[in-house]
Amino acid sequence: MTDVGKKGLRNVALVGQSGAGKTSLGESMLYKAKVTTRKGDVAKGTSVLDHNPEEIERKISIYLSIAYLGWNGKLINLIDTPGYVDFWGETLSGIRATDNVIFVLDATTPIAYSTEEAWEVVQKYKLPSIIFVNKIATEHANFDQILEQAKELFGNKVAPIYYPDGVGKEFRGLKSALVEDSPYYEQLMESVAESTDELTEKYLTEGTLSHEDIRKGLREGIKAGTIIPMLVGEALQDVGTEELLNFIAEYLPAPDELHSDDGLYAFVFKSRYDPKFGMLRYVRVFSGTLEAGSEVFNLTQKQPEKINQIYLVQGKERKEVDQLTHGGIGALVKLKVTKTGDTLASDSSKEPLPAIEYPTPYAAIAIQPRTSQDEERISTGLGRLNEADPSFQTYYDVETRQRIIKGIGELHLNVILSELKRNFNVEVKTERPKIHYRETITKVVEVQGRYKKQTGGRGQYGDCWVRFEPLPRGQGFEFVDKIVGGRIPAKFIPAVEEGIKEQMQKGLLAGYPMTDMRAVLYDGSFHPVDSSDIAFKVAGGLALRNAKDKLGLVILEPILKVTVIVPEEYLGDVMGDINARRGKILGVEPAGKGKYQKINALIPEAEMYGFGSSLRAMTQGRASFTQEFAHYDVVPPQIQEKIVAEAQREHEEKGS
Ligand SMILES: Nc1nc2c(ncn2[C@@H]2O[C@H](COP(=O)(O)OP(=O)(O)OP(=O)(O)O)[C@@H](O)[C@H]2O)c(=O)[nH]1
Ligand SMILES: [Mg+2]
Repeated sequence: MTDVGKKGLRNVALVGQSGAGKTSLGESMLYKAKVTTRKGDVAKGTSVLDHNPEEIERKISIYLSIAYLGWNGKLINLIDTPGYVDFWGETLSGIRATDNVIFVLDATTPIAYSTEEAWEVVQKYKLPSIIFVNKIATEHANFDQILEQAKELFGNKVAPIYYPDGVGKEFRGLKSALVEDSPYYEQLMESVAESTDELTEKYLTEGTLSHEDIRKGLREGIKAGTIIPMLVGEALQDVGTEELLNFIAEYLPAPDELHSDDGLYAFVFKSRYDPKFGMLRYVRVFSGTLEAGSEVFNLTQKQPEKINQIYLVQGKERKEVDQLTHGGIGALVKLKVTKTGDTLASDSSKEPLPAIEYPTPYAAIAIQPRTSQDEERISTGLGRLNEADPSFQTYYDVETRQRIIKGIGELHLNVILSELKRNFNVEVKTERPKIHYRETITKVVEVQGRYKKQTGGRGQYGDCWVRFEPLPRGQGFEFVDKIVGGRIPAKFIPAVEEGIKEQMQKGLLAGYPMTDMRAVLYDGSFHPVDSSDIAFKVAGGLALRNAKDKLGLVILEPILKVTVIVPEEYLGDVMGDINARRGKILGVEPAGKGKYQKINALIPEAEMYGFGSSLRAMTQGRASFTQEFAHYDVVPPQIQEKIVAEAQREHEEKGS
């Protein structure tokens, strides 16, 4: 079954919003193709595709999963991707490895914005796509509505191939649209007519197309992306699964129809840690043949690599094979230099494929080890998890002295911590990441800093007059030397600046670095013997400290520019939540092809904690957001009080 040659291979990825039934559809396909004797079930934790303990526990896909099956003499490679936006990195990897995409839509709920985002990526790679409308026999299913929404999103090239005879409880069976009396026949013919010039011509002159023409046109149109066929079914009851498998085998393009075949060119699209095999590297062969035991070249790392065993992957199981031919998808083990996103080739002069562009992770959490022994396990654990999942980041924040993990969403973070516990046996304490507050001044103050010490031996003397002035946001620090007539010798002036900067670093109010201010050194005095760099440095710091009560000190907080895409009906709730987070709404405009609104807002970083979860809860997972640093702004007085009190408390704790 696995040796069908490249003509008999079809690669498909299941893509679409969470809960649409992608994994269930995959299980139904594996069952129909007799890969499984009992159908895997997500809800019962028996899924072949959702096999990771985290997935079984949470009943959702977290990682992309691959499987293969034989159908009508064809080998179909199946890539199941997660729909939760938190695991978008995996979805992107799956899209990179496939030739064809099956968008799984849910007939009982509107299309989510995440499906629009996936469609954008799929268009970028020009992948032939089809739609499977799932849950057609489930209560509240609405075929007409989902067809209309699909056309809004994917365009008029959406053409039903099957349609339901009744929906929900009334569902009686599937009907083919490929017959003259179907309500979709005319439209199908029109869509097909656009796939080649020859068919357009024929349709225009004859006013109709033969079944044979439609078949041919469908194949061509799918490959060219001018038609997106829509199939329909109920995965849980295996309704529509055989029709889908037949359709894939007959109409979707084989790898060699999409990619030329000249010499090895393969892409590592995912890594997965297996306790027995170590790091498994999932590879897609875009050209040539990958052979076990061969030497290849890693174009990304610019180093040779030895291929050891090669496996086909069936969920968590593997089967050893000698080679992967053109279009093949499998797993490699014990690779020395190769990582996710690398390109392997026989010819070292080729260009590597671009790496996978993961989204910027926004959700952050700080973790503390419970014991000192845990510290090492945490860093090895996170390192290994990060290798398998490059979509999260982890680093030590020197300013706040916290180890930070940044993930795509809070669910992503929960999974990472839970994996850490499960695989590396470490439980960590979590806390909110501390905010990088800044301090600044609001008033102009002229002040003296004078340092004088005369106790036996050589004394110390430094004396400066400094004018501190506020600067606009984002200007940082400016030092101006206005000394005339050598009142302070030039060689000591950098020391004054140094002293001011050191004190600024320590802050005056709550221990946060100071910024957006100018220090003008305009007068001072010195002693021919006792003056030194160190004395002037102390004097500089003293000047700033002496001005403390007159400077009108305030605390600045980082403000984020946040863009939220939300279905119209939730707009009010989301705007309310943003207001409650001290957010400022800059504007609201229509977005996407569906009924979405885009909110542009400024929200203090300190208030963003938990925003992702709250957004998901408010909108049933149908909203998404991005954020980026915008600027620093003054915190309101009552918040400043809190920050100062908190800093004092921490200071006392440390001191005692
Ligand atoms: N009624 C009904 N429920 C279904 C059908 N297909 C899937 N489900 C249920 O919907 C839920 C989600 O199904 P999954 O197959 O896990 O959905 P998914 O698209 O893989 O979701 P993610 O992995 O989170 O992206 C499960 O409880 C399934 O049992 C269907 O055809 N009818
Ligand atoms: Mg799934």
